[in-house]
Amino acid sequence: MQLENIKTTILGTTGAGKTSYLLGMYAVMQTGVQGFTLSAKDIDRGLDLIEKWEQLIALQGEDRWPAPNAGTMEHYTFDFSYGFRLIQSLEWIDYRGLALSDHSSQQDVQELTNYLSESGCLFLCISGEYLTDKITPNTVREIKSDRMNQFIQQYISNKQNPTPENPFPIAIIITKYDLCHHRDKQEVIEDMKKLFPALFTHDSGWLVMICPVSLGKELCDDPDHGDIVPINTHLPIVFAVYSQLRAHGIQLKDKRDRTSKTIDNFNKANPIVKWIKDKEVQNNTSQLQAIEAEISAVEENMQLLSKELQQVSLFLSGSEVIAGV
Ligand SMILES: Nc1nc2c(ncn2[C@@H]2O[C@H](COP(=O)(O)OP(=O)(O)OP(=O)(O)O)[C@@H](O)[C@H]2O)c(=O)[nH]1
Ligand SMILES: [Mg+2]
Repeated sequence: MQLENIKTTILGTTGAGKTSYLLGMYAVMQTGVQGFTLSAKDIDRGLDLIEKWEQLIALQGEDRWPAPNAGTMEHYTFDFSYGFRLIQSLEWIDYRGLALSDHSSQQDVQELTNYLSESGCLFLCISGEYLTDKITPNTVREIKSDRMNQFIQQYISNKQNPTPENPFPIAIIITKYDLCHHRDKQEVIEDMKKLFPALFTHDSGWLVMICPVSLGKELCDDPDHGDIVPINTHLPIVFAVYSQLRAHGIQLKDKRDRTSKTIDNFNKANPIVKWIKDKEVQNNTSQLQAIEAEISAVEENMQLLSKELQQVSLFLSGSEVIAGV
């Protein structure tokens, strides 16, 4: 089973932690979870990420952290595999978060908008440093959530709207969660709903995951010397693939139902028609078997991935749901 490539876009202002998150996510996914791993298609690009990650762990002081991105977009393609067998390739971009507040005439803003319009999964990166207390109107400015809402609006206006049957996945990643983990989890979730109300509306078809991540719980007291022990960094990528599998599974089941209906109709036909169309019936029957086998493979993978997703909050059209098969 191999799914189509998808592009993913992470939206987040400068300093939100996009690059640090990418490093942590990649490092953890090299070893992987439940037999699922991620590796950069281009070995040198992968090595760059690992070098930066090692610097983050080994160095003490401000220099351990990646430098803020400059004006160029960094593109990565990752292979997501199970037992080293490719399931899906994912494209990722890393860019300067300032692009989020710049005018659309800037080249990287254009690039970001174009890339976003082709994306199959969206990540919103919100820094925990702005969530240490209940949100205020100022928070919207600090995290640029209105700009993110605008990007989503723009995205959706060029596309078919998502529906509850064909939802669009968005992960709200709360980076640097070490800085706000003292807060009640439910309260933080309510804050997210206030910042992105449209994503939680009835019948809207947004499949939203709210996921706290951190590169280490000691970092809240000392970001430059605290131990680096990533928490939850694998979950957004697990969610991205899980939701693609979910969509693929729905398509397959639809195809299965149509194929078995065709076979049923053949079986109801009179003996002469049956005899003439024998070859066609055989073809449909073997096609049905192949579809059934693929559905089982999809469900098996979903089962494994959904285990990881039990610990996060998932909402479909505003109602809380449990990741299942
Ligand atoms: N407490 C804490 N601080 C973090 C964590 N991750 C990143 N930081 C801090 O956040 C700063 C900014 O992180 P970056 O990853 O560079 O942010 P960015 O979104 O890539 O920023 P731009 O490249 O300018 O768009 C880092 O230099 C760290 O000081 C974390 O998990 N916990
Ligand atoms: Mg960066």
